[in-house]
Amino acid sequence: MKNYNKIKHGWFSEICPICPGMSLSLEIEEVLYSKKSQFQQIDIYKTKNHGKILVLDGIIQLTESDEFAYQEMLAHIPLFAHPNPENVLVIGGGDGGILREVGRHDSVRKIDFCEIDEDVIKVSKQFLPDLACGFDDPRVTVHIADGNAYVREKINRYDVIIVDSSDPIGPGEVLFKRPFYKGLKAALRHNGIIATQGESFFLHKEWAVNLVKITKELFAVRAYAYILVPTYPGGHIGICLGSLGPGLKKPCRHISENIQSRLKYYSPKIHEASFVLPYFAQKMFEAV
Ligand code: SPM
Repeated sequence: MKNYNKIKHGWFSEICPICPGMSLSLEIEEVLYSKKSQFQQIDIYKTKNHGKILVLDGIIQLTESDEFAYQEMLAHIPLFAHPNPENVLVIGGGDGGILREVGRHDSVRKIDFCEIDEDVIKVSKQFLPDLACGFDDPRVTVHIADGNAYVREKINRYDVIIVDSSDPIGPGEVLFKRPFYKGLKAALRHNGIIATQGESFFLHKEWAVNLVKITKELFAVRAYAYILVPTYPGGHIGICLGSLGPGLKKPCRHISENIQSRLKYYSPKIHEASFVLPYFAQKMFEAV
């Protein structure tokens, strides 16, 4: 039986199978939702200091206090690296945070959004309206489907694909494997870019290295960036990127004041800086 990291003495502790020997705890005020969907246990907690949090199968997916860092960087790095993103696919991230960020780009004409668990979308609309605010955008089509199967049927379709996966355990596991990445590549148009949740170069070396290995095999242009997120273990998380043409490490379009003024983490400077890795991580990825 799975351990869903029950709350003890008012504290929720994440016990993540891929972070052995450590745990991240948040003080909880109230359980707002707790139910098992067809795919996973979904919990929404009201915390004392971090707003509401979304927890899937016992793993923190986001807190209202710092979600902007992850959503902005995973969305805007590939979108600003692309000269003219029009067709975008988002896989995973039923909370809608990535969708909210993609929707800020006027060049984007169509957004396909593929999420395996419809209940995550429903629960996020109910409890996390500041994240799940992009679903009514007329450019968005929601597909309730397995991202791996969905992408296999799409050829030469997207300018940017963003994969906002949970960890490589449970429904997210397949999204960390080579066949899925081959599907992503085939689904890209000329000059297309992919960006995927890349785990931690400190804590999940094996997973991060494997993702870098796959992108090196498939993409002539590839890179790994990282984001500071206090409520993920280790306080950071990676982004693994691959491109069929454009460089990734600098924005290639101007960011309008209209967009920049609404953001809290992303800027052209942090875009570039996020690719500067600690020396051990740089060497580790170079050796792949
Ligand atoms: N839109 C937010 C969804 C978050 N997706 C990524 C979650 C990763 C959580 N794991 C962090 C590292 C190890 N437990």
